[in-house]
Amino acid sequence: MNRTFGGATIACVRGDITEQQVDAIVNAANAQLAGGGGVDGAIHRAGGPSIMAECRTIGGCLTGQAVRTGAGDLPAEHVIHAVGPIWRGGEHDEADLLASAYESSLKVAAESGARTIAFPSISTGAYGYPKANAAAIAMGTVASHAPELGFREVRFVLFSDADLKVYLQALADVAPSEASGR
Ligand code: AR6
Repeated sequence: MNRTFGGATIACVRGDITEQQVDAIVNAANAQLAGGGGVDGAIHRAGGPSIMAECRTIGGCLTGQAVRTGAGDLPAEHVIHAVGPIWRGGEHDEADLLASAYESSLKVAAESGARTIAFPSISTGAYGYPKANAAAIAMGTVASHAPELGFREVRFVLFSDADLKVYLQALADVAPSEASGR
């Protein structure tokens, strides 16, 4: 299922983020930009060493923010390294920090000229964020900011059928008032 908000189509697919043919893919990175497992490991493995070389030059990224590198050998042009919050029970600003990671990713990608972007489920793996809550925040944030930033497509790429189902439900649940899809 897809929905379009003010010219920006939001789609959910099951797949591997490294294989997406979009202008920008988003990495679920850590604040040190040091690489790791999950999405981060897959992106650096498939993209080759130039991405880590750029990350070292940048040096780090605050939680809730995002930075851009090239995409090395990946089909995308840009990798946007977003740092989501570590889940610590929900009373440590996790929701705002997760929304900010999505919004910052969209802004950084748009500044690089991206019109299509693919996101993984940031913070819901090693960082432990409950998936349904994270999906609702991801959808609400993207629906309200992607149109004004000129995106044509925002694709959520989920690694399992169970995660896909959660994100499809969150997409169905986005209220028109949450979106800037005016
Ligand atoms: N494509 C799409 N989704 C994936 C892929 C893939 N290739 N691989 C895993 N997932 P995580 P986080 C899913 O742990 O929670 C790293 O070590 C996975 O099933 O990658 O933000 C970093 O270096 C899960 O649903 O990101 C950080 O230290 C989701 O992507 C830390 O983990 C996110 O899981 C970041 O943790």
